[in-house]
Amino acid sequence: GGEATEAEGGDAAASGDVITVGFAQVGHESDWRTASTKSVQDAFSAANGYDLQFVDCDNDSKAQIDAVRQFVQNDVDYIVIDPIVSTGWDTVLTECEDAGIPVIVIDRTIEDSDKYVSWVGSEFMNEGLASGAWLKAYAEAKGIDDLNVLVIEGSNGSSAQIGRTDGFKKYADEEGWTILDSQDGNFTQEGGQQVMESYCKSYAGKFNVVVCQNDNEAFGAMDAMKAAGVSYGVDGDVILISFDACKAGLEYVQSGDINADFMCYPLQGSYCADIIKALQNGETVAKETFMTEPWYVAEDILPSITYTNNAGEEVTEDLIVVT
Ligand code: GYE
Repeated sequence: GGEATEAEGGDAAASGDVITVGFAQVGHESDWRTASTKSVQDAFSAANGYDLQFVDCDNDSKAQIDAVRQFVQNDVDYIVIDPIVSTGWDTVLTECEDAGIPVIVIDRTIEDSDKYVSWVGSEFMNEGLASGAWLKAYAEAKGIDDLNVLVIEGSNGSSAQIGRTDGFKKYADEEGWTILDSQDGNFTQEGGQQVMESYCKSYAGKFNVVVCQNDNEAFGAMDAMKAAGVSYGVDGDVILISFDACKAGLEYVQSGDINADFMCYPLQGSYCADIIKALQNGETVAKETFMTEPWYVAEDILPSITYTNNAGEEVTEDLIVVT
């Protein structure tokens, strides 16, 4: 991070004017997403002086580009995008730039264009590394030396899926864990359940770790394992790892059904509103803002873990035991 950008505010600089913001949201696939939507709607409420044009893109990346083009047509003051996939953005972001409309990206990242003013979200690669670092330490503490892993990935092509996959895989490669399979569960409960049902048939008796790339997939995977007679969690045969740490996810950590849950902080609306306020005042804004992301675990056996994050820094993370 550290790089800073200055951008022209929209047309609503005169104080007292309503600021129009177009938000192209991913969809409504998960608890995380519900929290994200509410956070943006709260931050850009009419009472706060905003007119929010909200589009739920239902996980359709073409519809999301169309939504952004419609915001340009509508001549909104600012455009906020949570990109479903990380590529395919340069053309439409150039159109936003040509129209003089500043773009703010939240949550997922864009890989093929830098034509946005600011991004606020999570370091997904670090989340993946965190899950690997934790599993390594946990397996050592428990004396488990043969790890056979099934991964249920998030929506393919999203930066959240890419980072969580790559970060975990780095540990799997280094430690010689076997990744038996890795399939897309679309970040939904239904997707997680379907993938896990097929895993339970194809890999019966062969796996002892399941990594779900979000909590909703983990809920579906638990149902499928239960139906197949596979035990999981602190008292079970399968170590269950998840991401997001939404409320229901943390309840399953508390009950010991999920062994470890790596937080992804969803409430980015107020950060986004602060960025727009700064732009309105002609201030410089940070190009990147990262959320803090605690690690939640079910068992009080490892106080902290030191690992190397994606920036190459040694970081010590204290584990939060959910009691
Ligand atoms: O983990 C998942 C949601 O982009 C980080 O999207 C977000 C992910 C989150 O559907 O639950």
